[in-house]
Amino acid sequence: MTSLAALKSVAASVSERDMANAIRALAMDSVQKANSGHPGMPMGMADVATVLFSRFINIDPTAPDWPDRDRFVLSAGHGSMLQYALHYLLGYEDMPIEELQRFRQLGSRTAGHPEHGHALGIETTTGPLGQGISTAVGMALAERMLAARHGADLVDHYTYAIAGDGCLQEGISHEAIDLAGHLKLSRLIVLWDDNAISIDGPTSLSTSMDQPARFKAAGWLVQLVDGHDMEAVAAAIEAARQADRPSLIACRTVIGKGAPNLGGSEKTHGAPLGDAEIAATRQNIGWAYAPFKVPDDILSAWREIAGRGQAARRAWEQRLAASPQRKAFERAIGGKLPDAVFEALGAFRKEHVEKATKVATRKASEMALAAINGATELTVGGSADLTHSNLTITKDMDRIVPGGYAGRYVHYGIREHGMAAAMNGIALHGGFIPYGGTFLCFADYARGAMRLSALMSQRVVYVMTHDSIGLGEDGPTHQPIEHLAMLRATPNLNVFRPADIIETAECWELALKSERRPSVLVLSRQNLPMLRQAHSDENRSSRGAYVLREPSAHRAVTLIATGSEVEIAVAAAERLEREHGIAAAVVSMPSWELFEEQDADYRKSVLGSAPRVAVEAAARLGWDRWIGDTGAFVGMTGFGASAPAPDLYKHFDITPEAVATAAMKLII
Ligand SMILES: Cc1ncc(C[n+]2csc(CCOP(=O)(O)OP(=O)(O)O)c2C)c(N)n1
Ligand SMILES: [Mg+2]
Repeated sequence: MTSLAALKSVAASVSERDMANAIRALAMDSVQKANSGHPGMPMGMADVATVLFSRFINIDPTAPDWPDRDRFVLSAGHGSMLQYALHYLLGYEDMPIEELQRFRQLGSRTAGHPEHGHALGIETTTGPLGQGISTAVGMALAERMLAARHGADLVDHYTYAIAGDGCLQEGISHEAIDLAGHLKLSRLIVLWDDNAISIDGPTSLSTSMDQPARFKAAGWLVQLVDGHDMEAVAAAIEAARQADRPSLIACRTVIGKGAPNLGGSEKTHGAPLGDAEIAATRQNIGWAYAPFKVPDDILSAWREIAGRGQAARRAWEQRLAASPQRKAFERAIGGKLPDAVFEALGAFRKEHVEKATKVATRKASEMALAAINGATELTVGGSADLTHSNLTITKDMDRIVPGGYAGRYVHYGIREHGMAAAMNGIALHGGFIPYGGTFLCFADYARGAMRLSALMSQRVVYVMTHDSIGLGEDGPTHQPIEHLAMLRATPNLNVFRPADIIETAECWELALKSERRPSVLVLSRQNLPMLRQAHSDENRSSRGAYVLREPSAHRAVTLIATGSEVEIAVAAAERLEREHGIAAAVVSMPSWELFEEQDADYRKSVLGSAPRVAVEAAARLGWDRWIGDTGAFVGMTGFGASAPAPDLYKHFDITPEAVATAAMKLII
């Protein structure tokens, strides 16, 4: 075996340009072999990435998750071959050369776009442009917050993101940049692949934006460099690391750099270069090696970088072992909530069953949060400027302010999408469980990042209030109709619509326990009665749906409802029995997803064999799954209207009478 010293002496003769050319060659060869992919960006940013990794980034491929590593986010995710080439060169064990040869093939680690959890060291899933840079803001915020709690000895790292023209054009970048600048997230460094090319051609086709001015206006340090001048790039990164605010480094690059005929053209963006151009590129950059062959000296130079990160990791581990903060830090990073949280929620449920507390479920959420936040510091709250509508702040929660990160409440501003992406970043970083609020209707605005919470299996909790026409006077612009269907259609997302204070506490518990799944709590603006007949230690919402009211006689009909409409279903059942002698069961179904996961016997016992009526003040889409061919649906068929909530329920015919009538039609 070659000794490290020998490797070092071999590697010493290698230039960073050679190291960058290794990225170029691997990217163009992998894309060519796959006959699919994006060579232009990795080739254009190879020099910047090489400088960043060879001189600055502290990561350890043998311990890809050590908490104090620098975070690297490839926001321009279509350039995934840059990340895979780096991982191979750095020596990640799951990224041998064969994986690059299987780029974009079924079952390979080298998916089309970088996917968190799919290969080691991928900090976040990227590809939907703008998400990476916005997620990076959350990571950089989490770093500062964790440092404020546990000290610079344990938490002291940077978040680097490579973003393209596309990431900066996307609207979410505006939200993210503004938030990062405001909060003075000095550990965030964005390297912009300023190649002035996107898919359709030059960016001048669609933008005249002065990006440096935009970032400056948001409070960032902005530097402009030639992205192929390695010393200039290094100097800019060094200056950015010393800054007291986030940094943009505009790296002027040539897309497909190295390709003599196609470099600089959009033709290199998303298609293989072709055999002839690849041969010409080899010639042009002086790369005389076969496809997928990186000579030992160049590979050794790359592997040495990993050695630096490894040493940093070991030193950190020693500091951790000696730190009085060790236990607290490990608890935070482990993300395990103390039992006290669930004990507090259990006591909360008992108390409010006994008191029959009637409150809006948004208020119930606030009350449950007071119990949760009192029992753990892991939760970090926030809202997109609707704190006092979403009811997301609880007593003694200090705010995060520019330069001050010891609090645990973030004013995300009117930036739903940015908030969701930042929460993804906070969750991915580790050390916190983020929750954040907005109106359910504006789930549309947050959707791109919510989808990634689900795809990445992150424990992010969305507190979405004002969940139906029940919000009243604000009218149809604010009244969600199709949103529940959209959220329920999203894989790996818990959608909870609790009916009362008890279910709200239960759903909070389920959300917190869903370590590998985000949750949306869909909550009412209007007051709702407590519906539970007795306290049970069992979390009845945990099975998704349950029989809330079983009639004394054999069921003639089953009424299924969620949230604020469960009260209506109960009133309808009482009316059916009282006025018509019809035995109606009421099923509360706070979570379709959890109910779907139950065994068939349980589902059958809840749904019964009698005809079913579903009641939900929203679109019907999806309900046929539960009501079957012979069922009926009472809900919305179009947009809402502006009026007091009780008038709207009458106007749209979502009433106990309407439910009873629908039920009778099924039976008779
Ligand atoms: C939200 C979103 N919209 C559209 C796309 C499709 N898309 C992928 S790359 C790209 C162009 C990106 O341009 P740029 O960031 O400048 O990348 P470059 O061409 O310089 O590599 C587009 C439109 C996407 N991935 N995400
Ligand atoms: Mg571009």
